Amino acid sequence: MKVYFRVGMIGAFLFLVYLIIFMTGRWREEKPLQKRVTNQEAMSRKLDRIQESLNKLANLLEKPEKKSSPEELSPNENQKEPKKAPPKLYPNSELFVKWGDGLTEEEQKEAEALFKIYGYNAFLSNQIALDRELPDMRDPRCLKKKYPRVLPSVSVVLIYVNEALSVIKRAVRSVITNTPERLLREIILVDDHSTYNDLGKPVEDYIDEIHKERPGLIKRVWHTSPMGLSQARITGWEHAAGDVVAILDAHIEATRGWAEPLLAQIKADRTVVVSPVFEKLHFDDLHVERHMSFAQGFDWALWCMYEFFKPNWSDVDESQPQK
Ligand SMILES: [Mn+2]
Repeated sequence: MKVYFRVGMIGAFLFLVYLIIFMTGRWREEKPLQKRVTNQEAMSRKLDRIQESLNKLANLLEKPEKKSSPEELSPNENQKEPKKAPPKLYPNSELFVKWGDGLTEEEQKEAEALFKIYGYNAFLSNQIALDRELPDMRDPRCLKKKYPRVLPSVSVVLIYVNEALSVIKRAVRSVITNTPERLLREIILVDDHSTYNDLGKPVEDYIDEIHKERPGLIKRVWHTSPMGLSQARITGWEHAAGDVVAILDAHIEATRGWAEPLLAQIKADRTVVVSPVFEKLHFDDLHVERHMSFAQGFDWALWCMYEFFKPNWSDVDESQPQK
C-alpha cells in the first residue's frame, strides 16, 4: 500500500510539473517560433532530468522495505509472529462499514474495485451459491392461502445493462426454482447494450446450461444501441408469449410463492396491474430484510413514490391485496 501511495505521490508530482510546463508553454505562445522551440527543448530536457531523479528516489524508497519483507525472515521467526487481523484498506468505503472483516488485502482490493463498478457487493455475489435459499418472509396468513391450480402462465422479463454476471445468474436460477414449472412460460433477458465482456458468451453458456434441464426456457434480447430502462421493459414485453408478463430488474432474487398471488389477482380480473411488496436486499452483505408494505406510484412530476395503504388495512388483514 505504501508503495502505491508513493507511486501515486510521484505521479501526482509529475503531473503537477507537466501542468506547470504546459501552462508556461501556453503563456509563451506569442514568442517567436525559434525561441519557443528552444524553450520547449530545454523544458523537455529538464523534465527528463526530473523524471530520472524521481526514478532514483523511488528505487531508494523501495529498497529498505524489501529488506524487512516477511519472505526474508527465517521460518521460525515467521511462525512466532501472532496472526494480526489484516488492516482495513478502505475505512471510508460504504462497502466495508458492516461487512468485510477478516478479508485479506487482496480480497479487499478486489471487493472495493467490483463495488466501484457495480454499486453493490459483486465480490460477495461471486462467492455465494447461485441457488441460495432466502428466508421466507411472508405473513403467516399468506402461508395458509390456497390459490387456484389453473393460473395464467407468466413470462418473466429481466432487464439489465452491465450487471454483474453472478447476479443475473442468481436471478434466473431463483425464478426457475421458485416458480411452478407449469406456470413459467419463459424468462426473457433484455440486455440494453452492455459493454462488459462477461455478458456475452458467458451468458450464452449459462443459457445453454439451463436449456439442458428446461429446453427453450430462456430468450436473450440484445439492444444494438442503449435504449434506456423503459424501452428495455417494452422490448421484453414485446417478446413475451406468456399470458402475463412480469417485468423485473435483473438484480432480484425470487422467493418461494412469489408468482401465485399475483397471477391469482390477474386471473380474477385481467385488467389489473399488480405489484408485489419487494423485500430489501442489502447492497453490502446481500442479506434480505423484510420491507414494510407499500403501494408504488407516481406523482404528477413522475417521481416514483411509495404510498401507505389505507389506515384500516393493516388492522384488518395485512395479507390481503390492496389498491
Ligand atoms: Mn432495481
